[in-house]
Amino acid sequence: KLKIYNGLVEKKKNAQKSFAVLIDPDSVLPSSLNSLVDLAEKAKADYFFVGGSLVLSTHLDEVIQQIKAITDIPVVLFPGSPSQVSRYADALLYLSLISGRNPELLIGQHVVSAPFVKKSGLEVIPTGYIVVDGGAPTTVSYISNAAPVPADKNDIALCTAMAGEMLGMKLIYMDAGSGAKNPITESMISAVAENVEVPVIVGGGITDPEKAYLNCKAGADVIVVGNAIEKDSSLITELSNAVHSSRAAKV
Ligand code: 1GP
Repeated sequence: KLKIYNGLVEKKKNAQKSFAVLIDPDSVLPSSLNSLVDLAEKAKADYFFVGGSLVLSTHLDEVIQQIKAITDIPVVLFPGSPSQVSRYADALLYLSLISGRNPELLIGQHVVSAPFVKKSGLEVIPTGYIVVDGGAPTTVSYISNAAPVPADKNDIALCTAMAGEMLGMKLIYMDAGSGAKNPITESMISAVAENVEVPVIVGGGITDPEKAYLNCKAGADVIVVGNAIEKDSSLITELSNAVHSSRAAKV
């Protein structure tokens, strides 16, 4: 039942890092999706994350079915709004924006969508979502109407993550926002990773393999990249290799 989550926990035990390719259903063209999936498959990407802050598309189901038709790489929903639920996915990151103080994104939208989410039959993974200032306003910081954690306040990030874990959240997702100018620092990642036991996902503004590698060494368990791959899909291979190679370097 908890296939995706248990897989993540198992990997964490083995210090094995994962690479997730973020697909925004609104910016991917159906014609380029197949080649993107193909590249991800060849690069041994571990997950597809599907979602975005502003998904206007009604074709979420189709995008996921198209991915599923050509690969076994699991598809995990990373919803920007309660409407972004598809029963064709393998799991849903059930995000609560614990870095913000907007009750709608902490619990309100969950209440409204609960029956629908439950009925989907999806594996639901409670996720503490921590948005960190990425140096310039990102869509997520604007849409969420909630202040991000200042980029240099490691203590705020780690206390937020600890609180999330004690509240029962099974994952911590640290996000500088899609297209962030500054990705999250390694020192903040390690502050968080050292203080929680659940897997830590890191994303937002990661554009090069070296940064992905360093984030893993700092304690990230999953690296998510969207924008950089949209601009240059050939990066998938290097990013995936960097994430996977960090395992040997850790101990
Ligand atoms: C955003 O963490 C993701 O929510 C990925 O960000 O698009 O900048 O890679 P990028």
